Amino acid sequence: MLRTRGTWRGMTVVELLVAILMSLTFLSATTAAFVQITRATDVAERRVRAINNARAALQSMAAEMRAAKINLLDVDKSFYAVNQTLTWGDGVDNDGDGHADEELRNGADEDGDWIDRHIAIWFEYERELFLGQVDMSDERVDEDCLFGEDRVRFYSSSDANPGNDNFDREITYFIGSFDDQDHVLLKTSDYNVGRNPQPLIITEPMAFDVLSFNMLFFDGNVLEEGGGRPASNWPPHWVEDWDSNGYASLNYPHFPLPAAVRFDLEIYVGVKPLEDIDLSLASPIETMRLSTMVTIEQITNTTGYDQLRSMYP
Ligand SMILES: [Ca+2]
Ligand SMILES: [Ca+2]
Ligand SMILES: [Ca+2]
Ligand SMILES: [Ca+2]
Repeated sequence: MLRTRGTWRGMTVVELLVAILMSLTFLSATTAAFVQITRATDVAERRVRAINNARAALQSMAAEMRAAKINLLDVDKSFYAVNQTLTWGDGVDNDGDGHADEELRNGADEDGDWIDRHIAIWFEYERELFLGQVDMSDERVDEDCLFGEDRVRFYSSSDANPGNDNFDREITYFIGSFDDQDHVLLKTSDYNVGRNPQPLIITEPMAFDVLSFNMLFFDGNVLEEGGGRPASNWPPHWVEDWDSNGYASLNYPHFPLPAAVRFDLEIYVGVKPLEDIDLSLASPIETMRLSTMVTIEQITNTTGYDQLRSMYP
């Protein structure tokens, strides 16, 4: 089949076809690998972006919550939060106990498997107040939770213009839709609350693909009237709702605000587009959880709070 003319050696049609076929196979293999790498990079980039987004949202919420303030003579300048738990979570058995999403994110234990964890330092225990009590730092508390869509509305001083009441506003955080996209953590600011009956509301997205937004409030109203003894709801603990306008009916020292607020965000980081997933079916999905905690200075800077602290062992 081969023809030779001097040192020159040509190719038959068959040889040429084989060569073309081989290079085509090589090309398509590299293209497939390239597409796969690009896709993986896309997913990784999307993930990093989503996580950074959510982290920035948490930071911003914490800063505004820290500056929360109320005016007991003005019901508009209040702090109001409602808890809402969904009937599904990420569908994953995160703690490997054979059940998926069996807990509520509430600082308590629902499935009876918690283990009291306190580090002993000489004869002292860390978090001694909570020895024998369920708290969030114990093991298997809030470890495999249903999603939440909490909502909070509070009055806050402006970080850009501190001390200038004219820039204070009422802030609301909740999960809603923005530009036809669901699962967006939204913030609305009303700059006219307490000044003008017409609201002046600005809505902005804080983070996307947010599947769960949960808040907990640390309640320091756990003393009997006058403050001498612990009340029946001692020790101080996390609660799920808050209404500053009902503060008078709370235990002593009648703090109208929580001493601290804890935020938990769970965001979607899977490959399949979120709009193609029926979350209520609770099929396992990939999520990531971010949380932060902030103290509210209007409460922790008071003598009433010092009094409470002095009763901690
Ligand atoms: Ca579980
Ligand atoms: Ca789970
Ligand atoms: Ca548990
Ligand atoms: Ca729980």
